[in-house]
Amino acid sequence: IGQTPCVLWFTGLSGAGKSTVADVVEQNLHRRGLRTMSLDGDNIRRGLNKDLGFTDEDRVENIRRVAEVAKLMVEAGMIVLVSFISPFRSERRLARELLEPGEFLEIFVDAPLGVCEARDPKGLYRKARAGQLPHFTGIDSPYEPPEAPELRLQAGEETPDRLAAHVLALLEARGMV
Ligand code: GGZ
Repeated sequence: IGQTPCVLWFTGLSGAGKSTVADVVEQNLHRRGLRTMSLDGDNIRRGLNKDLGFTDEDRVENIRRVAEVAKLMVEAGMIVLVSFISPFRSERRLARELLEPGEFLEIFVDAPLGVCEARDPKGLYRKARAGQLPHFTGIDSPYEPPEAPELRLQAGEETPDRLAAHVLALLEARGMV
C-alpha cells in the first residue's frame, strides 16, 4: 500500500471543525486501504492526559505528549490525524521538530471566532461568556494563528466534505497517498 507516514496536524478554535474534517479525511483514506490513527481530546484527554486541564501550562504539556505519541505512530507507519486547539506557536513548532522534514503538515482550520461562537455545539462559548468557564480559547485565553501552515482551510465558508477534499488534494500533490 502506497502511503507515506505523516502527521496531519489540525489546529484551530473550539468549534472550528477540526475533528469533523479530520473524520472525513480519515474515512476517505480508509476507503483507499490506508492505515490511520486519530488523536483528539476525546481519546487523549479522557485517558493519557486526564490529569491535565486548560491552564497554559497544562495545554503545553497536553500538546507535548500528543506530539510524542504522534511521532511513535509515524514510526509505526501510520498516517496520524491530530485534532487539538494547540493554541501556541511554540508547541506546534516543537511537534514539527520532532518529525522529519515533510512529515508534519500543519492544517489551520480557520473559522472566525464569531462563526465558532454561533455554532457553539456544546454550549461552551456561552458558559465562557458568562464567566463559568475560565481560560476559554478565544475568550480569555489566546490562540496564536499559524504563520506558515501547509494548508489553511476557510472553515466558515465550505462544507466539511469540501474542506476534507483540500486536505486529500494536498496529500496527493505531495505524492503521499
Ligand atoms: C478551550 C475547552 C476548554 C477551555 C473545555 N478552552 O469544542 P470541544 O470542547 O470539543 O473542544 C475543546 C476541547 C479543547 O481541548 P484541546 O486538548 O484541543 O485544547 S488544547 O490544545 O488547548 O490543549 C472544548 C473543550 O476541550 N474545552 N474547556 N477552557 N476548550
